[in-house]
Amino acid sequence: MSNPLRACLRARLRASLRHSAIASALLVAGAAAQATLVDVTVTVHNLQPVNSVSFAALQLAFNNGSYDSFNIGQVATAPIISVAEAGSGVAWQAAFAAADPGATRGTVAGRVDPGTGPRTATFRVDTSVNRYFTFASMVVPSNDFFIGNDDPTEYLLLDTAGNLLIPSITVKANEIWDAGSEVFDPAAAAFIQGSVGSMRRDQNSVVALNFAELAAFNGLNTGLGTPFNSALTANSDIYRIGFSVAVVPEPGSYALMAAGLMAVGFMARRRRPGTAEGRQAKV
Ligand SMILES: [Ca+2]
Ligand SMILES: [Ca+2]
Repeated sequence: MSNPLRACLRARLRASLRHSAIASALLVAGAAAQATLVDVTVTVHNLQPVNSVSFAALQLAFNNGSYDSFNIGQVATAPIISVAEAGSGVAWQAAFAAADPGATRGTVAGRVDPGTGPRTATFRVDTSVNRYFTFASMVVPSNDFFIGNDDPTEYLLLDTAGNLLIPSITVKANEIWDAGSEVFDPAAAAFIQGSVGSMRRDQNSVVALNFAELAAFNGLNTGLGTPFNSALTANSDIYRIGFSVAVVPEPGSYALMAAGLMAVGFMARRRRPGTAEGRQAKV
């Protein structure tokens, strides 16, 4: 092989390697830039038999672990009482927003009755800041019973790469809390037919485990028109929150990956013998 031809081939090889490196770098950069956004789908199941407890809409937040919405053994604050007595959680959501403005908050809407299908909702979460999961929901029938996590760092749901660390949370009957804000009284309890919520009386107590009170509703008609039978033992699984995650590529990463794919396509075309570029590349 003549020296000029060898030099020409060496130059082409160097150029080809350089283009391959650039294309690979663009593809890798595109993948790496898929940063920290994930779509988390939350699915809630009522695990109790028909006629047992229902749950109001789930109040939830993907957060930085700083907002503690209640403490067992202490007086409940207005935000958690808004969940426990009314099921609405409006004050809980507002308090969360004030304490942790960067949190992704929301609800899985609708009451979840026993014997009915799960409910779902999807939330876009930045895992560089919101890796913890906190929840609260009213238990009905009750005056002021709720479920929720006392420790705001109990559920580290996601790692910084967006991987799910906890596939689901299962709540047991002995994790139903009495907010201690309203006296037990079926005549004023939510979800009991004929009850009058405005009849509530202050309990002036603390958040505590008091789930045996639920059995005192047995035989009363619920809002579903069915006789209530709590059928609970302390160790019963009553409620499950399931999670699934889908990565959301950021707009910038689409552009980078597209550039990488175009570069790869361009070089493949140059090398194909049938094309003008391929024929030229052979010289
Ligand atoms: Ca707490
Ligand atoms: Ca109470």
